[in-house]
Amino acid sequence: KEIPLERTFLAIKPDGVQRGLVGEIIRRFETKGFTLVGLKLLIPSQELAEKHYAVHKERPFFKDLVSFITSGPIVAMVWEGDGVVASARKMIGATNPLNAEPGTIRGDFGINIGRNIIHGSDAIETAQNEISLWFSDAELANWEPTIKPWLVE
Ligand code: DGT
Ligand code: DGI
Repeated sequence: KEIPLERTFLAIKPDGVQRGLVGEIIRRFETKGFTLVGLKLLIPSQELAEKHYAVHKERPFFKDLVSFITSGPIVAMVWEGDGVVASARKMIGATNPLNAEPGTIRGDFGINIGRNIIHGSDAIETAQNEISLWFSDAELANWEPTIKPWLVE
């Protein structure tokens, strides 16, 4: 109980927001049993977007990626729970929506790699870095849902 729970950073990209998928996406993580500990809607600055996608700096699609992610509001979130980093990646599906299994977010709602609806941290360490990039400590709520005994033994 005192062990800090795993956390991941998820962001509904501008296409997900424009298409009205915010509620549907949040619902999936809520009903799965993960706990929402941070949530905000913002239009990311150029600087924030470039930092977030720094690993892709040398890729040919970097410019498009940054201009897309800064093109409108995104919903930035932190979710908590055992194994949430890997589980959220599974729920999101493969990077290219055409390869993503039906039942995943990208598999159900996307058709193009440059409009793949949602971002999710790919590893625990990446998650820690992304959470501190996008959220201050004061923006994260430490709380325990009352239904927890019905979710974990
Ligand atoms: P992942 O999970 O990042 O390895 O990507 P997958 O499994 O969704 O995609 P995969 O294995 O078909 O392709 C590996 C990488 O190649 C992928 O991360 C991005 C790039 N890629 C795949 N399909 C396309 C495409 O149709 N257009 C472009 N521009 N890039 C693609
Ligand atoms: O962690 P993921 O989002 O699943 O994938 P990633 O970290 O490999 O790539 C980050 C984002 O960059 C991805 O969500 C969509 C975009 N991307 C990746 N590979 C390509 C790409 N966009 C284009 N246009 N072409 C690519 O090859």
